[in-house]
Amino acid sequence: MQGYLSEKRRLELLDALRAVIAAAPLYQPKMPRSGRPLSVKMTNCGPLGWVSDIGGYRYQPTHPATGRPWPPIPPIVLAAWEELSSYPHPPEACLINYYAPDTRMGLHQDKDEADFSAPVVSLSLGDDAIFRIGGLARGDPTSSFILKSGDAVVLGGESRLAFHGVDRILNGTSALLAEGGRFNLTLRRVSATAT
Ligand code: MD3
Ligand code: FE
Repeated sequence: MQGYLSEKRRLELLDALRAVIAAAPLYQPKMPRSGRPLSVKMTNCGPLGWVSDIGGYRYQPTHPATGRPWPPIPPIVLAAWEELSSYPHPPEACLINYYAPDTRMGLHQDKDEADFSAPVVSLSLGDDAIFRIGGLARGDPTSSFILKSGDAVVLGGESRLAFHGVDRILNGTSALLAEGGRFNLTLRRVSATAT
């Protein structure tokens, strides 16, 4: 959804994000096994947060460096989930990725959640990103498009398990972030819901 957030709401979301990061600092996650750093920095808000370290990928209720619970998901973020997800329960995790200039994210699937019936909702702020999405197998053909500041994406149904990644950040395409680069928020359900 291009331009989902108005200019005013982009600034509001950025303020909310700065407050989350003040409580739960961005950190450099590491790859399972190799322990090599991922190129994006991360933090989370919500009851659960996605973490990656030498032991593996998982969701956990506390920040790996501070040991404190993740801060709550800001109201402006919950409002986007309510408007976009068509899902009857609130998100449990909001992963915040920060892409400095020259950062990318390799092609992957989001499979660490127990419930794939819920969509993933993504919000972008800052510089444009070249986003790539394929099919359910790594070798499937891919197509790419640009995610801009204020854009929202809802990944549900078929696309929920599609391979996807970020090829590159187009530095200097947005003036929103003084430091440059890009924030992406992904809102997720983690646990299966009893029906
Ligand atoms: C397609 N983030 O955090 S957001 C991630 O721009 C992630 O930071 C990217 O991939 C980013 O895992 C992409 C758009 C997105 C999010 C989740 C998806 C696309 C997706 C889940 C399934 C398929
Ligand atoms: Fe992903």
